[in-house]
Amino acid sequence: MLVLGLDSSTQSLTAVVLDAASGRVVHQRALNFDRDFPQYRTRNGVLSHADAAIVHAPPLMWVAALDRILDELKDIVDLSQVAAIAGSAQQHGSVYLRGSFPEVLAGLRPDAPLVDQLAGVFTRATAPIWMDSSTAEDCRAIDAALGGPLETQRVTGSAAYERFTGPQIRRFARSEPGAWQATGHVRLVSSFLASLLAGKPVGTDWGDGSGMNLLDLATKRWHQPALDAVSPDLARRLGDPVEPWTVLGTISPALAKRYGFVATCRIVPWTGDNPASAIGLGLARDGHCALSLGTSDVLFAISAARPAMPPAGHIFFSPTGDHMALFCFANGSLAREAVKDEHKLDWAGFSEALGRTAPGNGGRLMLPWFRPEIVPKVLKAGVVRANLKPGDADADCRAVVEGQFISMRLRAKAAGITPSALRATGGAATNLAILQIAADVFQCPVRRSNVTDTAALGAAVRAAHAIDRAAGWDRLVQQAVEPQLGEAVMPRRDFASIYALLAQEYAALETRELASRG
Ligand code: XUL
Repeated sequence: MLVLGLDSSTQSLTAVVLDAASGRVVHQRALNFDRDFPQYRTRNGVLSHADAAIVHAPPLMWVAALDRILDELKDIVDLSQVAAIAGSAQQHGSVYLRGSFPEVLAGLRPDAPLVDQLAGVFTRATAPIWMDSSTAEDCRAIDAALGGPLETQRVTGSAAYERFTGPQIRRFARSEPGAWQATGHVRLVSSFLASLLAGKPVGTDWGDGSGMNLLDLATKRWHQPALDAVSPDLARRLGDPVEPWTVLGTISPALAKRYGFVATCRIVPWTGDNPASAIGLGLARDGHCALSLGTSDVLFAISAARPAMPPAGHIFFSPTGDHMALFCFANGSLAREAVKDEHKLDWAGFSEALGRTAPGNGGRLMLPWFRPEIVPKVLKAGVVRANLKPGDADADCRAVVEGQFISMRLRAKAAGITPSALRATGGAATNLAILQIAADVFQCPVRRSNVTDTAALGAAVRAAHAIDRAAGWDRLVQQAVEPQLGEAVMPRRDFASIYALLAQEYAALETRELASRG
Protein backbone atom coordinates (compact mmCIF):
# COMPACT_ATOMS: atom_id res chain seq x y z
CA MET A 1 0.00 0.00 0.00
CA LEU A 2 1.31 3.47 -0.94
CA VAL A 3 0.61 6.98 0.33
CA LEU A 4 1.26 10.26 -1.46
CA GLY A 5 2.45 13.55 0.02
CA LEU A 6 2.47 16.79 -1.98
CA ASP A 7 3.98 20.14 -1.08
CA SER A 8 3.09 23.30 -3.00
CA SER A 9 5.76 25.71 -1.79
CA THR A 10 6.53 29.23 -2.98
CA GLN A 11 8.73 28.06 -5.83
CA SER A 12 7.86 24.45 -6.58
CA LEU A 13 5.50 21.50 -6.24
CA THR A 14 7.00 18.30 -4.82
CA ALA A 15 5.56 14.79 -4.59
CA VAL A 16 6.80 12.04 -2.27
CA VAL A 17 5.41 8.52 -2.56
CA LEU A 18 5.91 6.30 0.50
CA ASP A 19 5.42 2.62 1.05
CA ALA A 20 3.08 2.87 4.04
CA ALA A 21 4.17 -0.37 5.69
CA SER A 22 7.95 0.12 5.56
CA GLY A 23 8.13 3.92 5.44
CA ARG A 24 10.45 3.64 2.42
CA VAL A 25 10.41 6.53 -0.09
CA VAL A 26 9.38 4.92 -3.37
CA HIS A 27 9.52 8.00 -5.55
CA GLN A 28 10.12 11.71 -5.29
CA ARG A 29 9.82 14.38 -7.97
CA ALA A 30 9.40 18.13 -8.19
CA LEU A 31 8.26 20.78 -10.63
CA ASN A 32 9.67 24.28 -10.54
CA PHE A 33 7.08 26.97 -11.22
CA ASP A 34 9.35 29.43 -13.08
CA ARG A 35 11.04 26.77 -15.20
CA ASP A 36 8.15 24.43 -15.90
CA PHE A 37 5.32 26.95 -16.17
CA PRO A 38 6.89 29.99 -17.90
CA GLN A 39 3.49 31.06 -19.25
CA TYR A 40 2.59 32.34 -15.76
CA ARG A 41 5.60 34.69 -15.78
CA THR A 42 6.65 34.21 -12.18
CA ARG A 43 10.08 34.86 -10.76
CA ASN A 44 10.92 32.66 -7.79
CA GLY A 45 7.27 31.62 -7.89
CA VAL A 46 5.82 35.12 -7.50
CA LEU A 47 4.58 37.92 -9.75
CA SER A 48 6.44 41.19 -9.73
CA HIS A 49 4.53 44.35 -8.87
CA ALA A 50 5.46 48.02 -9.04
CA ASP A 51 4.71 48.22 -5.31
CA ALA A 52 7.29 45.96 -3.58
CA ALA A 53 4.85 45.39 -0.70
CA ILE A 54 2.40 43.59 -3.00
CA VAL A 55 3.38 39.98 -3.66
CA HIS A 56 0.95 37.65 -5.40
CA ALA A 57 1.04 34.40 -7.34
CA PRO A 58 -1.40 32.93 -9.89
CA PRO A 59 -3.50 30.12 -8.35
CA LEU A 60 -4.03 28.61 -11.80
CA MET A 61 -0.29 27.91 -11.89
CA TRP A 62 -0.64 25.78 -8.76
CA VAL A 63 -3.55 23.96 -10.42
CA ALA A 64 -1.53 23.37 -13.60
CA ALA A 65 1.34 22.02 -11.51
CA LEU A 66 -0.93 19.64 -9.59
CA ASP A 67 -2.37 18.34 -12.86
CA ARG A 68 1.09 17.88 -14.40
CA ILE A 69 2.74 16.18 -11.42
CA LEU A 70 -0.10 13.66 -11.05
CA ASP A 71 -0.01 13.07 -14.80
CA GLU A 72 3.76 12.41 -14.65
CA LEU A 73 3.42 10.25 -11.53
CA LYS A 74 0.84 7.97 -13.11
CA ASP A 75 3.44 6.84 -15.69
CA ILE A 76 6.00 5.99 -12.98
CA VAL A 77 4.03 4.78 -9.97
CA ASP A 78 0.95 2.53 -9.88
CA LEU A 79 -1.40 5.17 -8.47
CA SER A 80 -4.13 2.57 -7.93
CA GLN A 81 -2.02 1.43 -4.95
CA VAL A 82 -2.26 4.86 -3.26
CA ALA A 83 -4.52 4.58 -0.21
CA ALA A 84 -4.36 8.22 0.93
CA ILE A 85 -3.11 11.63 -0.15
CA ALA A 86 -2.14 14.50 2.17
CA GLY A 87 -0.40 17.72 1.34
CA SER A 88 1.02 21.02 2.45
CA ALA A 89 1.42 24.45 0.98
CA GLN A 90 3.10 27.76 1.62
CA GLN A 91 1.30 29.27 4.58
CA HIS A 92 -1.05 32.28 4.71
CA GLY A 93 -1.75 32.71 0.94
CA SER A 94 -5.43 32.99 0.05
CA VAL A 95 -7.54 32.00 -2.96
CA TYR A 96 -10.84 33.75 -3.76
CA LEU A 97 -13.56 31.72 -5.46
CA ARG A 98 -17.06 32.21 -6.83
CA GLY A 99 -20.15 30.75 -5.16
CA SER A 100 -20.13 28.16 -7.96
CA PHE A 101 -16.89 26.55 -6.67
CA PRO A 102 -18.69 23.44 -5.27
CA GLU A 103 -20.54 22.85 -8.57
CA VAL A 104 -17.37 23.36 -10.59
CA LEU A 105 -15.57 20.76 -8.45
CA ALA A 106 -18.50 18.34 -8.56
CA GLY A 107 -18.71 18.70 -12.34
CA LEU A 108 -15.02 18.17 -13.14
CA ARG A 109 -14.44 15.97 -16.19
CA PRO A 110 -11.60 13.47 -16.34
CA ASP A 111 -10.70 14.20 -19.96
CA ALA A 112 -9.81 17.91 -19.83
CA PRO A 113 -6.94 19.81 -18.17
CA LEU A 114 -7.84 21.15 -14.73
CA VAL A 115 -6.81 24.70 -15.62
CA ASP A 116 -9.37 24.83 -18.44
CA GLN A 117 -12.11 23.67 -16.09
CA LEU A 118 -11.21 26.02 -13.25
CA ALA A 119 -10.26 29.13 -15.20
CA GLY A 120 -13.59 30.90 -14.56
CA VAL A 121 -13.97 30.08 -10.87
CA PHE A 122 -11.76 32.79 -9.34
CA THR A 123 -13.00 36.21 -8.27
CA ARG A 124 -9.39 37.33 -8.03
CA ALA A 125 -6.94 36.17 -10.69
CA THR A 126 -3.99 36.32 -8.32
CA ALA A 127 -3.55 35.20 -4.74
CA PRO A 128 -1.71 37.29 -2.15
CA ILE A 129 1.00 35.15 -0.56
CA TRP A 130 3.09 35.18 2.60
CA MET A 131 5.62 37.65 1.17
CA ASP A 132 2.96 40.35 0.83
CA SER A 133 3.32 43.18 3.34
CA SER A 134 0.68 45.58 2.00
CA THR A 135 -1.85 45.26 4.84
CA ALA A 136 -0.41 47.40 7.65
CA GLU A 137 -3.68 49.37 7.88
CA ASP A 138 -5.72 46.16 8.13
CA CYS A 139 -3.45 44.79 10.85
CA ARG A 140 -3.96 47.93 12.90
CA ALA A 141 -7.73 47.70 12.45
CA ILE A 142 -7.88 44.04 13.51
CA ASP A 143 -5.63 44.56 16.52
CA ALA A 144 -7.73 47.58 17.55
CA ALA A 145 -10.99 45.63 17.22
CA LEU A 146 -9.65 42.77 19.35
CA GLY A 147 -8.15 44.97 22.07
CA GLY A 148 -4.57 45.45 20.89
CA PRO A 149 -1.82 43.25 19.41
CA LEU A 150 -1.18 41.36 22.62
CA GLU A 151 -4.83 40.41 22.87
CA THR A 152 -4.89 39.33 19.19
CA GLN A 153 -1.85 37.21 19.96
CA ARG A 154 -3.41 35.76 23.12
CA VAL A 155 -6.51 34.61 21.25
CA THR A 156 -5.19 33.73 17.77
CA GLY A 157 -1.55 32.88 18.54
CA SER A 158 -0.11 35.91 16.72
CA ALA A 159 -0.54 39.66 16.70
CA ALA A 160 -2.02 40.81 13.37
CA TYR A 161 0.68 40.25 10.75
CA GLU A 162 0.72 41.69 7.25
CA ARG A 163 1.01 38.31 5.54
CA PHE A 164 -1.64 36.59 7.67
CA THR A 165 -4.84 35.76 5.90
CA GLY A 166 -7.29 37.79 7.99
CA PRO A 167 -5.59 41.12 7.17
CA GLN A 168 -5.22 40.01 3.53
CA ILE A 169 -8.93 39.22 3.21
CA ARG A 170 -9.79 42.52 4.85
CA ARG A 171 -7.72 44.50 2.37
CA PHE A 172 -9.41 42.75 -0.56
CA ALA A 173 -12.90 43.21 0.87
CA ARG A 174 -12.43 46.94 1.37
CA SER A 175 -10.48 47.72 -1.80
CA GLU A 176 -12.48 45.56 -4.23
CA PRO A 177 -16.00 45.37 -2.74
CA GLY A 178 -17.59 44.17 -5.99
CA ALA A 179 -15.22 41.23 -6.38
CA TRP A 180 -15.57 40.49 -2.66
CA GLN A 181 -19.38 40.33 -3.02
CA ALA A 182 -18.92 37.80 -5.83
CA THR A 183 -16.64 35.70 -3.59
CA GLY A 184 -18.49 32.72 -2.16
CA HIS A 185 -15.46 30.83 -0.82
CA VAL A 186 -12.03 31.77 0.49
CA ARG A 187 -9.45 29.07 0.96
CA LEU A 188 -5.81 28.92 1.97
CA VAL A 189 -3.47 27.55 -0.69
CA SER A 190 -3.52 24.30 1.30
CA SER A 191 -7.29 23.93 1.61
CA PHE A 192 -7.80 25.10 -1.99
CA LEU A 193 -5.61 22.30 -3.37
CA ALA A 194 -7.14 19.76 -0.96
CA SER A 195 -10.59 20.82 -2.24
CA LEU A 196 -9.55 20.01 -5.82
CA LEU A 197 -8.49 16.52 -4.78
CA ALA A 198 -11.61 15.94 -2.68
CA GLY A 199 -13.94 17.25 -5.40
CA LYS A 200 -15.67 19.53 -2.88
CA PRO A 201 -14.70 22.59 -0.83
CA VAL A 202 -12.99 21.35 2.33
CA GLY A 203 -12.15 23.11 5.58
CA THR A 204 -8.80 24.39 6.76
CA ASP A 205 -6.76 22.38 9.25
CA TRP A 206 -5.85 23.93 12.62
CA GLY A 207 -2.16 24.05 11.76
CA ASP A 208 -2.51 26.27 8.72
CA GLY A 209 -5.66 27.92 10.10
CA SER A 210 -3.63 29.36 12.95
CA GLY A 211 -1.77 31.48 10.38
CA MET A 212 -4.84 33.56 9.67
CA ASN A 213 -5.37 35.68 12.83
CA LEU A 214 -8.89 34.24 12.79
CA LEU A 215 -8.71 30.99 14.75
CA ASP A 216 -9.23 30.87 18.50
CA LEU A 217 -6.39 28.63 19.66
CA ALA A 218 -8.26 27.55 22.77
CA THR A 219 -11.45 26.37 21.03
CA LYS A 220 -9.97 25.64 17.57
CA ARG A 221 -12.97 27.41 16.06
CA TRP A 222 -13.15 30.71 14.22
CA HIS A 223 -13.10 33.67 16.62
CA GLN A 224 -16.21 35.65 15.75
CA PRO A 225 -14.84 39.09 16.79
CA ALA A 226 -11.82 38.48 14.50
CA LEU A 227 -14.10 37.48 11.62
CA ASP A 228 -16.22 40.59 12.24
CA ALA A 229 -13.12 42.78 12.20
CA VAL A 230 -12.28 41.46 8.72
CA SER A 231 -15.66 41.43 6.98
CA PRO A 232 -19.28 40.67 7.81
CA ASP A 233 -20.42 37.25 6.67
CA LEU A 234 -16.94 35.75 6.55
CA ALA A 235 -17.63 32.44 8.32
CA ARG A 236 -19.69 30.95 5.51
CA ARG A 237 -16.95 31.78 3.04
CA LEU A 238 -14.29 29.96 5.08
CA GLY A 239 -15.90 26.63 5.94
CA ASP A 240 -15.23 25.03 9.34
CA PRO A 241 -11.74 24.37 10.72
CA VAL A 242 -10.87 20.65 10.58
CA GLU A 243 -8.73 18.29 12.67
CA PRO A 244 -5.39 17.67 10.94
CA TRP A 245 -5.73 13.88 11.07
CA THR A 246 -9.29 13.57 9.89
CA VAL A 247 -10.22 12.00 6.54
CA LEU A 248 -12.09 14.52 4.40
CA GLY A 249 -13.54 11.95 2.05
CA THR A 250 -12.42 10.07 -1.01
CA ILE A 251 -10.80 11.42 -4.15
CA SER A 252 -12.86 13.28 -6.75
CA PRO A 253 -14.17 10.66 -9.21
CA ALA A 254 -12.93 12.76 -12.14
CA LEU A 255 -9.39 12.89 -10.78
CA ALA A 256 -9.46 9.19 -9.87
CA LYS A 257 -10.27 8.42 -13.50
CA ARG A 258 -7.82 10.96 -14.91
CA TYR A 259 -4.80 9.60 -13.02
CA GLY A 260 -5.77 6.01 -12.16
CA PHE A 261 -6.44 6.30 -8.40
CA VAL A 262 -8.94 3.90 -6.86
CA ALA A 263 -12.27 5.43 -5.89
CA THR A 264 -11.56 4.72 -2.20
CA CYS A 265 -8.30 6.74 -2.10
CA ARG A 266 -8.67 8.95 0.97
CA ILE A 267 -8.01 12.69 1.06
CA VAL A 268 -6.45 14.06 4.24
CA PRO A 269 -6.46 17.82 5.01
CA TRP A 270 -3.48 19.74 3.69
CA THR A 271 -1.59 21.85 6.19
CA GLY A 272 1.07 24.58 6.01
CA ASP A 273 4.57 23.77 4.81
CA ASN A 274 6.06 24.45 8.24
CA PRO A 275 3.71 22.16 10.22
CA ALA A 276 4.22 19.47 7.57
CA SER A 277 7.99 19.94 7.76
CA ALA A 278 7.83 19.42 11.51
CA ILE A 279 6.67 15.87 10.82
CA GLY A 280 9.05 15.43 7.87
CA LEU A 281 11.90 16.29 10.25
CA GLY A 282 10.67 13.94 12.94
CA LEU A 283 9.56 16.64 15.39
CA ALA A 284 6.88 14.57 17.07
CA ARG A 285 7.78 15.32 20.69
CA ASP A 286 7.72 18.24 23.10
CA GLY A 287 10.93 20.30 22.92
CA HIS A 288 11.97 19.25 19.40
CA CYS A 289 13.30 22.20 17.35
CA ALA A 290 14.18 22.81 13.72
CA LEU A 291 15.45 25.35 11.22
CA SER A 292 13.96 25.58 7.77
CA LEU A 293 16.34 27.46 5.49
CA GLY A 294 14.30 28.14 2.38
CA THR A 295 12.86 31.19 0.64
CA SER A 296 12.06 32.25 4.18
CA ASP A 297 14.12 31.07 7.14
CA VAL A 298 11.98 29.60 9.88
CA LEU A 299 12.77 28.51 13.41
CA PHE A 300 10.19 26.28 15.03
CA ALA A 301 9.78 24.29 18.20
CA ILE A 302 7.17 21.78 19.31
CA SER A 303 5.55 22.31 22.68
CA ALA A 304 2.87 20.21 24.32
CA ALA A 305 1.81 23.13 26.53
CA ARG A 306 1.08 26.49 25.01
CA PRO A 307 4.41 28.38 24.92
CA ALA A 308 4.76 31.97 26.11
CA MET A 309 5.74 33.86 22.99
CA PRO A 310 7.17 37.36 22.58
CA PRO A 311 5.12 39.65 20.32
CA ALA A 312 7.18 38.78 17.20
CA GLY A 313 6.47 35.06 17.42
CA HIS A 314 3.60 32.88 16.34
CA ILE A 315 1.87 29.87 17.81
CA PHE A 316 0.54 27.38 15.29
CA PHE A 317 -0.49 23.75 15.67
CA SER A 318 1.63 20.88 14.47
CA PRO A 319 -0.02 17.90 12.75
CA THR A 320 0.24 15.96 16.03
CA GLY A 321 -2.06 18.52 17.69
CA ASP A 322 0.80 19.95 19.77
CA HIS A 323 1.62 23.64 19.74
CA MET A 324 4.28 24.85 17.39
CA ALA A 325 6.18 28.03 18.28
CA LEU A 326 7.43 29.68 15.09
CA PHE A 327 9.46 32.66 13.95
CA CYS A 328 9.56 33.43 10.24
CA PHE A 329 12.30 35.56 8.70
CA ALA A 330 11.57 36.91 5.22
CA ASN A 331 15.26 37.41 4.48
CA GLY A 332 16.25 33.78 4.13
CA SER A 333 17.77 32.38 0.93
CA LEU A 334 16.92 35.62 -0.75
CA ALA A 335 19.40 37.53 1.41
CA ARG A 336 22.14 34.88 1.07
CA GLU A 337 21.63 34.93 -2.67
CA ALA A 338 21.75 38.71 -2.81
CA VAL A 339 25.18 38.73 -1.13
CA LYS A 340 26.41 35.87 -3.33
CA ASP A 341 25.26 37.71 -6.47
CA GLU A 342 26.56 41.10 -5.33
CA HIS A 343 30.05 39.61 -5.13
CA LYS A 344 29.63 37.57 -8.32
CA LEU A 345 30.14 34.27 -6.48
CA ASP A 346 28.65 30.84 -6.98
CA TRP A 347 27.60 28.73 -3.96
CA ALA A 348 31.00 27.02 -3.84
CA GLY A 349 32.65 30.44 -3.70
CA PHE A 350 30.21 31.54 -1.01
CA SER A 351 31.10 28.48 1.12
CA GLU A 352 34.83 29.06 0.59
CA ALA A 353 34.37 32.61 1.85
CA LEU A 354 32.72 31.21 4.99
CA GLY A 355 35.69 28.88 5.40
CA ARG A 356 38.25 31.72 5.04
CA THR A 357 36.65 33.90 7.71
CA ALA A 358 36.69 33.40 11.47
CA PRO A 359 33.63 32.89 13.70
CA GLY A 360 32.51 36.27 15.00
CA ASN A 361 33.79 37.95 11.81
CA GLY A 362 36.00 40.29 13.85
CA GLY A 363 32.87 42.11 15.08
CA ARG A 364 31.58 42.81 11.56
CA LEU A 365 27.79 42.62 11.51
CA MET A 366 24.93 42.78 9.03
CA LEU A 367 21.22 43.29 9.59
CA PRO A 368 20.21 41.45 6.39
CA TRP A 369 17.06 43.33 5.47
CA PHE A 370 17.30 42.97 1.70
CA ARG A 371 13.49 42.95 1.56
CA PRO A 372 10.91 43.98 4.17
CA GLU A 373 11.50 41.81 7.22
CA ILE A 374 8.92 40.04 9.36
CA VAL A 375 11.08 39.54 12.49
CA PRO A 376 11.75 42.20 13.59
CA LYS A 377 9.05 44.06 11.73
CA VAL A 378 10.78 46.18 9.07
CA LEU A 379 8.36 47.43 6.44
CA LYS A 380 10.96 49.15 4.26
CA ALA A 381 13.93 47.15 3.01
CA GLY A 382 17.45 48.42 3.79
CA VAL A 383 20.56 46.42 4.70
CA VAL A 384 22.55 47.69 7.68
CA ARG A 385 26.30 47.03 7.84
CA ALA A 386 28.54 47.61 10.86
CA ASN A 387 32.35 47.58 10.44
CA LEU A 388 31.98 46.03 6.98
CA LYS A 389 34.06 47.58 4.22
CA PRO A 390 32.40 47.88 0.81
CA GLY A 391 33.60 45.14 -1.54
CA ASP A 392 34.81 42.80 1.23
CA ALA A 393 33.14 39.69 -0.19
CA ASP A 394 34.42 37.23 2.41
CA ALA A 395 33.29 39.29 5.39
CA ASP A 396 29.90 40.00 3.76
CA CYS A 397 29.21 36.28 3.21
CA ARG A 398 29.91 35.45 6.84
CA ALA A 399 28.04 38.53 8.07
CA VAL A 400 24.80 37.64 6.29
CA VAL A 401 24.75 34.05 7.62
CA GLU A 402 25.86 34.97 11.14
CA GLY A 403 23.35 37.82 11.22
CA GLN A 404 20.53 35.44 10.26
CA PHE A 405 21.35 32.85 12.93
CA ILE A 406 22.07 35.41 15.63
CA SER A 407 18.70 37.01 14.93
CA MET A 408 17.06 33.58 15.30
CA ARG A 409 18.95 32.87 18.51
CA LEU A 410 17.77 36.17 20.01
CA ARG A 411 14.10 35.39 19.25
CA ALA A 412 14.43 31.81 20.52
CA LYS A 413 15.87 33.09 23.77
CA ALA A 414 13.03 35.61 24.15
CA ALA A 415 10.57 32.71 23.80
CA GLY A 416 12.43 30.61 26.36
CA ILE A 417 13.61 28.18 23.66
CA THR A 418 17.16 26.87 24.15
CA PRO A 419 17.52 24.04 21.66
CA SER A 420 19.61 21.08 22.79
CA ALA A 421 19.61 19.83 19.19
CA LEU A 422 18.35 21.19 15.90
CA ARG A 423 17.18 19.55 12.72
CA ALA A 424 17.59 21.45 9.48
CA THR A 425 15.88 21.47 6.12
CA GLY A 426 15.67 23.69 3.05
CA GLY A 427 18.09 24.44 0.23
CA ALA A 428 20.73 26.06 2.46
CA ALA A 429 20.75 23.04 4.81
CA THR A 430 22.71 21.16 2.14
CA ASN A 431 25.59 23.60 2.75
CA LEU A 432 27.77 22.28 5.58
CA ALA A 433 29.58 25.60 6.03
CA ILE A 434 26.23 27.26 6.74
CA LEU A 435 25.18 24.46 9.13
CA GLN A 436 28.48 24.81 11.01
CA ILE A 437 27.65 28.46 11.67
CA ALA A 438 24.17 27.42 12.90
CA ALA A 439 25.75 24.85 15.25
CA ASP A 440 28.28 27.41 16.54
CA VAL A 441 25.74 30.19 17.03
CA PHE A 442 23.15 27.96 18.78
CA GLN A 443 25.87 25.88 20.48
CA CYS A 444 24.07 22.62 19.76
CA PRO A 445 24.36 19.80 17.21
CA VAL A 446 22.52 20.31 13.92
CA ARG A 447 21.33 17.40 11.78
CA ARG A 448 20.02 18.00 8.32
CA SER A 449 17.56 15.91 6.41
CA ASN A 450 18.72 14.37 3.15
CA VAL A 451 15.23 14.75 1.74
CA THR A 452 14.98 17.80 -0.52
CA ASP A 453 11.47 18.68 0.62
CA THR A 454 10.70 17.64 4.20
CA ALA A 455 7.21 19.16 3.96
CA ALA A 456 6.31 16.70 1.18
CA LEU A 457 7.77 13.83 3.23
CA GLY A 458 5.83 15.07 6.27
CA ALA A 459 2.67 15.18 4.16
CA ALA A 460 3.20 11.56 3.08
CA VAL A 461 3.75 10.51 6.71
CA ARG A 462 0.53 12.34 7.64
CA ALA A 463 -1.31 10.39 4.94
CA ALA A 464 0.06 7.15 6.43
CA HIS A 465 -1.00 8.26 9.91
CA ALA A 466 -4.54 9.10 8.77
CA ILE A 467 -5.10 5.57 7.46
CA ASP A 468 -3.50 3.86 10.47
CA ARG A 469 -3.76 6.07 13.53
CA ALA A 470 -2.89 3.10 15.73
CA ALA A 471 0.64 3.14 14.25
CA GLY A 472 1.30 6.36 16.20
CA TRP A 473 3.64 9.18 15.21
CA ASP A 474 6.74 7.71 16.86
CA ARG A 475 6.76 4.55 14.76
CA LEU A 476 6.00 6.39 11.52
CA VAL A 477 8.73 8.94 12.17
CA GLN A 478 11.17 6.21 13.14
CA GLN A 479 10.54 4.37 9.89
CA ALA A 480 10.14 7.17 7.38
CA VAL A 481 12.12 10.12 8.77
CA GLU A 482 15.06 8.92 10.89
CA PRO A 483 16.79 7.03 8.03
CA GLN A 484 16.80 10.27 6.02
CA LEU A 485 18.76 12.29 8.60
CA GLY A 486 22.43 13.05 8.00
CA GLU A 487 25.23 13.09 10.55
CA ALA A 488 25.23 15.76 13.23
CA VAL A 489 27.30 18.90 12.66
CA MET A 490 28.80 19.53 16.11
CA PRO A 491 29.09 22.94 17.79
CA ARG A 492 32.60 24.16 18.54
CA ARG A 493 32.51 25.11 22.22
CA ASP A 494 35.46 27.52 21.82
CA PHE A 495 33.24 29.98 20.01
CA ALA A 496 30.43 30.10 22.60
CA SER A 497 31.62 33.33 24.20
CA ILE A 498 32.31 35.03 20.87
CA TYR A 499 28.74 34.45 19.77
CA ALA A 500 27.31 35.46 23.15
CA LEU A 501 29.06 38.81 22.72
CA LEU A 502 28.14 39.17 19.07
CA ALA A 503 24.49 38.48 19.90
CA GLN A 504 24.56 41.38 22.36
CA GLU A 505 26.12 43.66 19.76
CA TYR A 506 23.62 42.54 17.15
CA ALA A 507 20.71 43.25 19.51
CA ALA A 508 22.09 46.72 20.28
CA LEU A 509 22.61 47.51 16.60
CA GLU A 510 19.09 46.34 15.79
CA THR A 511 17.57 48.42 18.60
CA ARG A 512 19.44 51.53 17.43
CA GLU A 513 18.45 50.98 13.82
CA LEU A 514 14.78 50.37 14.56
CA ALA A 515 14.69 53.46 16.79
CA SER A 516 16.25 55.59 14.06
CA ARG A 517 13.58 54.38 11.61
CA GLY A 518 10.85 55.35 14.07
C1 XUL B 1 5.54 31.10 7.84
C2 XUL B 1 5.70 31.74 6.51
C3 XUL B 1 6.57 31.08 5.49
C4 XUL B 1 5.78 30.34 4.45
C5 XUL B 1 6.73 29.85 3.37
O1 XUL B 1 4.78 31.86 8.73
O2 XUL B 1 5.14 32.75 6.21
O3 XUL B 1 7.50 30.22 6.10
O4 XUL B 1 5.06 29.27 5.02
O5 XUL B 1 6.17 28.94 2.54
